[in-house]
Amino acid sequence: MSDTEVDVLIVGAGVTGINQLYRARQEGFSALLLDEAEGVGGTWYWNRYPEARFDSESYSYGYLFSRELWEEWEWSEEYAGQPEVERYFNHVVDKFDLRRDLRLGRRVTSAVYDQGAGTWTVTTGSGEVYRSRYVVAATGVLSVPFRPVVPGQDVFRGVQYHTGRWPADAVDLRGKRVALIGTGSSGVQLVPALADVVESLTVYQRTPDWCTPLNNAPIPAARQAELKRDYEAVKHTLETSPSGFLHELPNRYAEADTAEERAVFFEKLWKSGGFRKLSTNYIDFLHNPEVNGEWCAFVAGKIRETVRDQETAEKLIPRDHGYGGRRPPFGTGYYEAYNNPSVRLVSLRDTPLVQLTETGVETADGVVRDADVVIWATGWDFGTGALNKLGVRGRAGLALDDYWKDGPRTYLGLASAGFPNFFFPGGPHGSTGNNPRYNGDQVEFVTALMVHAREHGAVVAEVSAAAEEEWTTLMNDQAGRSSFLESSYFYGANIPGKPRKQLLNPTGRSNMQKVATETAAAGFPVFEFGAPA
Ligand code: NA7
Repeated sequence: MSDTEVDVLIVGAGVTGINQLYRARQEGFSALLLDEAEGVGGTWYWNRYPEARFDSESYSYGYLFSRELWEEWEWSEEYAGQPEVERYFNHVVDKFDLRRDLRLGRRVTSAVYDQGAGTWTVTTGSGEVYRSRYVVAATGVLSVPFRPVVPGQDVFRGVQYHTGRWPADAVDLRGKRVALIGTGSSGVQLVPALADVVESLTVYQRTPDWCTPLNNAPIPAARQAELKRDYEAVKHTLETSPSGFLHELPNRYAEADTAEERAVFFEKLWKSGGFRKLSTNYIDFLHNPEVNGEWCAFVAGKIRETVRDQETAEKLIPRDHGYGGRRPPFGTGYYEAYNNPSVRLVSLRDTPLVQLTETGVETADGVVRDADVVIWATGWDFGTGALNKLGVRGRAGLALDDYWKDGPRTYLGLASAGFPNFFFPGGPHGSTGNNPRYNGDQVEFVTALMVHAREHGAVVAEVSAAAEEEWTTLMNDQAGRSSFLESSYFYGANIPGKPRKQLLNPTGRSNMQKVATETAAAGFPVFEFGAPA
């Protein structure tokens, strides 16, 4: 075998791809991992804007496959910042000698199945060609930045950035007039990071989100020791919890408390870390509008209390969705930043964005606000974006983006019929909760499947059309079980022309684990194993 012929060709050096490389090698497969980036980390390589950080607890995001790794790597904060996250991934690839199998700076432009041989041919932008038995596209759900088409983008004389493609060379924004478009998770992290640095910051908000405090903190030595000591228990919880977090589960319905007790409980939640506001709230919090509304009123009160200018405060309060209708952002000093005289908020609901001019941003009221820098914090082509762009062609030249033109069709969010030996852990229809945890389940499934095929002398493994249909129908039919609204990016609603289809797994991680475990234990009966055909 030449160095471009391997058993497993992995695309994407993010949290899933590195895990897959480690596991494939551990099982004795030869493997290579390609990524367009010059470094590892996937979305954590590209998202290097100021104050980009986890909002999952750091130790619940990292790998669990090595106790030694767990014990030697100390996360400095509950929610690590991007530089530390990037250091972690570099540490992992060095520690496990994975770097020799990385081929960075390679953008995959096509992956074509050779039906006669049962192999894949993968080509990069510079014309390199790789051949492999399997392709694992660990290309991520949040990896293709979305930047809306706005007139004048090529006329604007200043600099433009997207948060998801932040340049590695530090951008000096001191003394600059900055326009920030978008107030999702990235936007709310950036606002306070820029507020004290720039000359002026104009935040263009379309839909306000319920931003609550991240409540980040250093991890004290005693907690570090406890985490190390409790490795097995922590691992067990993270491997089995529906959300993939260590959070205690909600234990009571809202009606069990008086209004006063609920207010005290909400105050406690407000001070809790990140997603706990969602995951440890009342049992009926997401599905009882009254309870959800009470929490939202509580948060709205906090916004009014924090933001001195009440007109601004009112604009920051969501009116069209409750908490958990969209993916909630978590901030540090987000609302406080609006008290900084250099920060102003423009509601695009009141005055929509019209165009960029040579000197700034024009809104529908005819006002042009000058800017030296425009930052697009406008999100991602979620779920299917990267897979659809990979140039994947399966049996009989079937193009994946064509096959998915009405929305993804998957089995367990990791395989499609007509695409033998092609897997995409971390893809659409699998996603639910803390990403590395359910991705990790899928990596285990894919690895076990490849081992099974090898043990049975099968060259080709392909999921049946019936199994794909069953899972896809389940995802679409059960969409209502998720609290997320159809107007959110979890249904592709943020991308013009994208079909509105469920991109998550609304049946939850537990169901995915159950199906995966049963399927593997039964010898993967929903896959056809055999010779090339
Ligand atoms: P998000 O959460 O998708 O946020 C994107 C933001 O950009 C959101 O406020 C959008 O408003 C706004 N947006 C998108 N298109 C436009 C246009 N055309 N005009 C004005 N504003 C626009 O992406 P993030 O990067 O912040 O976070 C992504 C994930 O990263 C997050 O969920 C975590 O998993 C981590 P809209 O809501 O569409 O009205």
